Amino acid sequence: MLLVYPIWVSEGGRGRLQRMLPPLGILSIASYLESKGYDVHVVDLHAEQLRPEQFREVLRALRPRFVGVTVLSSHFVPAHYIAAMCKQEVPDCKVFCGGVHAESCPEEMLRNPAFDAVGRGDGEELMLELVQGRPYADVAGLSYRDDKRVVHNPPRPVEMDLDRYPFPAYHLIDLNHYFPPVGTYRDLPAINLLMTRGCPGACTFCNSAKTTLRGRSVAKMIELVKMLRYEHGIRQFSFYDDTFTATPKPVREFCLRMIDERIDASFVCYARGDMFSESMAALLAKAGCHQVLLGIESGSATLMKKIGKPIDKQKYRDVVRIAHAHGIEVRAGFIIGHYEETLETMRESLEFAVELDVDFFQPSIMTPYPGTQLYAEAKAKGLLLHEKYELYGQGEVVMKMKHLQPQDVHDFYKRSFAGFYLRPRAVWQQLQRLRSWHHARDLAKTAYAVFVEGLSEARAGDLRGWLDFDVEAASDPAIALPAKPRLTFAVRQREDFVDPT
Ligand code: B12
Repeated sequence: MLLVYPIWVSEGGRGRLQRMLPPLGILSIASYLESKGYDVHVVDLHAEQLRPEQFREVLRALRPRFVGVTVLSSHFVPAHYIAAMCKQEVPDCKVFCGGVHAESCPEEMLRNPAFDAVGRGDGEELMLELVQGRPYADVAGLSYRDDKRVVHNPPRPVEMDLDRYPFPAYHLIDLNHYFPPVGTYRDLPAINLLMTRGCPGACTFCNSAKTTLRGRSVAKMIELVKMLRYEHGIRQFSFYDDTFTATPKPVREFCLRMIDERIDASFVCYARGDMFSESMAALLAKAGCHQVLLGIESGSATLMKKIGKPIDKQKYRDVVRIAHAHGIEVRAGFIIGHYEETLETMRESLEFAVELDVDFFQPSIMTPYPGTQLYAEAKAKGLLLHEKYELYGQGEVVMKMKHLQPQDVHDFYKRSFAGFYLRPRAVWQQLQRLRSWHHARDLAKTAYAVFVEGLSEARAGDLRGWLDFDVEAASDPAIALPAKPRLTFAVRQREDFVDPT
């Protein structure tokens, strides 16, 4: 059994510059299958920076009977290429895919005959049923071809108890390939982990909107943290939960156990403005949390409402003040390029970040990912500039705006970095960080990657080879695409879900 995390690489080869921590989805599937006695290999093409021909060699050596591929939107072209290569090298192998993009667009995946089926929702038990040889018709959550038709089996019930899944199979990857993104750690080595999956938020641009929140027990989390800390020497944890602070009770219990058991490790997590209190901040800080990522998204209250995250600006002022009072840094995520964005609202966002005195300002460009409400609306109104998914999330504007041209957003995006980080106060704050040897080394490595490796056409060119696959030519147009886009929460919600919006 081979599980593959594809590379994501844009035309400019930017993908190779983005550093990351291990892919928890396929590592969870891997450990589940291992716990049932299967022999599993994991190849992370992005982290290992493998070129297509190198991956072909891996296939020749392993000759897997089953392959599972994760597909986010930016993986779209490489994922199709991977499937085609698997069938070329091992013609009788079965190739499955899953992940948020695949489950939103099963027909687009299955038009390529190299994919045998698409798994929707959690992949652990679904993959087990597939490798056990259960007939496709009996695997809940599976989409597959039946002649020229795509059959969608009923969804799998959402697994509420994440303790049923073993810890991610970190042992199947080489941890030397991983490194946390700049500024997201205080100590090294670092690793990522999850206490929960799902998010109660209703942000129109997010695949996790309205997905059922479920978690691991605090006892299991402490067992995992201790194992990573004491058996593997990990000193820094990045919680990849969509909204770590969404479940205050387990978070408090977790922090208390970290404090009681004197586990000396640092951690960072995602928080939401309306799910962060003074008492939680105090405990988080005491337990080792030194940074929260706060998705503020805009400085314009009107735009905040339009994207389904109507959190009062005063609330953000309170959150940042509270976090700072407890020594927790705030990395603030902002989105520019909203449908109703103007030059004025973009300025409001930058000014709000400066006013809040956040430690990091992280802008990104609004992207309507398939599976989100934003995508469904943009598609219905004809706002998508194109559907070259490999460019989604790669710093491109892909949606028409009411008042602005893409260039306005690109220009502001570039200017906003200087506007935030070249202020004397921000320069001083970043210099303060250089007191640590790790951060100085990190900055040097980043500068090297951007200015030396980034300019190396030959290396970037090698990886761009992953885009040399004509998905259209490999696709069977006789397989119809759905009349209406699918929404992620339709897959990842409990049957008794009541929509609060
Ligand atoms: C942490 C995180 C990051 C981290 C690390 C990403 C990583 N690759 O590990 C960082 C900060 C680096 C990051 C970067 C980006 N991210 Co991000 N990220 C996340 C986040 C919050 C958690 C990821 C995670 O660990 N999930 C938990 C695991 C357990 O879930 P999973 O991976 O989905 O896997 C399960 C199922 O999908 C399924 N499954 C997965 N693979 C397979 C395969 C088979 C065969 C089967 C059957 C099933 C299956 O089974 C798994 C186990 O149950 C997700 C949101 C989310 N909840 O997933 C966004 C998310 C994945 N990110 C997103 C985006 C857009 C990005 C960026 C493009 C942003 C940017 N502009 O730079 C980049 C590029 C990411 C990339 N191409 O890999 C989007 C993806 C949307 C899309 N349609 O593609 C998400 C969904 C958030 C959102 N906006 O809605 N991200």
